[in-house]
Amino acid sequence: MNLKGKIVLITGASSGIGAATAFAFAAEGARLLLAARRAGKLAEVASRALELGAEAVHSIDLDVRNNRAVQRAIDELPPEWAEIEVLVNNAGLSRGLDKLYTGKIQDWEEMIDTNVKGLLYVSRAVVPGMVVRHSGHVVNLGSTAGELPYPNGAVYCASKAAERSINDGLRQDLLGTPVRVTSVDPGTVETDFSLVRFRGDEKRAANVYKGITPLTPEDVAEAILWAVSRPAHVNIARIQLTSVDQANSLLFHREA
Ligand code: NDP
Ligand code: 8X3
Repeated sequence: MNLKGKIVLITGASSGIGAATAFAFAAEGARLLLAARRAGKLAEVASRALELGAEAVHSIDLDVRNNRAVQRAIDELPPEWAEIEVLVNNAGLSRGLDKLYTGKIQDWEEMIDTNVKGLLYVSRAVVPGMVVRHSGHVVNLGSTAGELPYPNGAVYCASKAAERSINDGLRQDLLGTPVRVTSVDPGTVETDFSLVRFRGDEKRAANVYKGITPLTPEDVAEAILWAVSRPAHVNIARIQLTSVDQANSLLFHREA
């Protein structure tokens, strides 16, 4: 599929995998709708995306946890931005690494509200237009954590298990339409993810990647771009990718 001039909405485009995905689609000449809460970071991504070849960029200051704001943002898109061809549901985060019985309820709410409810809200706002136009592709960011939970991460892992069910359920619900649904499930990727999880504790965040060669955000962006650029009749259901230093969400090979 040729992506030149196609409208691609990426949530969580201000950082990490979302930003790398914006750059990958920019190089294909796509028109980018970039959404996140940090407008300054989004402006930097937008400017780089234009340098890389994006046909146009429109940024949306959006918190995916706010259903009304999500619906309004989609309803109020300028007409030339309304026909979204690709939705990348990437906005997400983890908070804390705690045993379930000592975890902070506020952290749970933030993860579930963002990773599960936010993904649902954006999909609910965007997918009906795809169905009407008989064209579209939804890519959801899952994780190896959604397949196999790890200790102290039950709620984050559960949010990614929910993503897996929503992804597969949506594909069933769209059967009979040409709209495609793909889950891209990475293992450990070096981004701000751990910094966010540990609320800015740089040393603790760096330890996550110590002794391994993690995936890069660009590795994941390439997988997303590959899935989306298959011929229109091909639906890639799921791509799971890890670094060679990771076998699954529990097992790593770390150099001392
Ligand atoms: P980053 O922290 O680098 O990026 C997360 C992005 O999500 C940011 O752009 C952030 O933007 C956005 N975001 C967070 N909360 C909200 C919100 N409420 N509304 C809108 N945007 C929001 O992490 P990654 O790039 O690593 O994470 C991207 C996705 O990939 C997540 O879904 C994550 O679960 C998944 N993933 C990550 C892996 C990893 O090891 N890094 C592995 C597997 C999956 P802002 O703060 O500006 O709103
Ligand atoms: C993010 C990667 O392994 O920290 O999904 O859960 S992990």
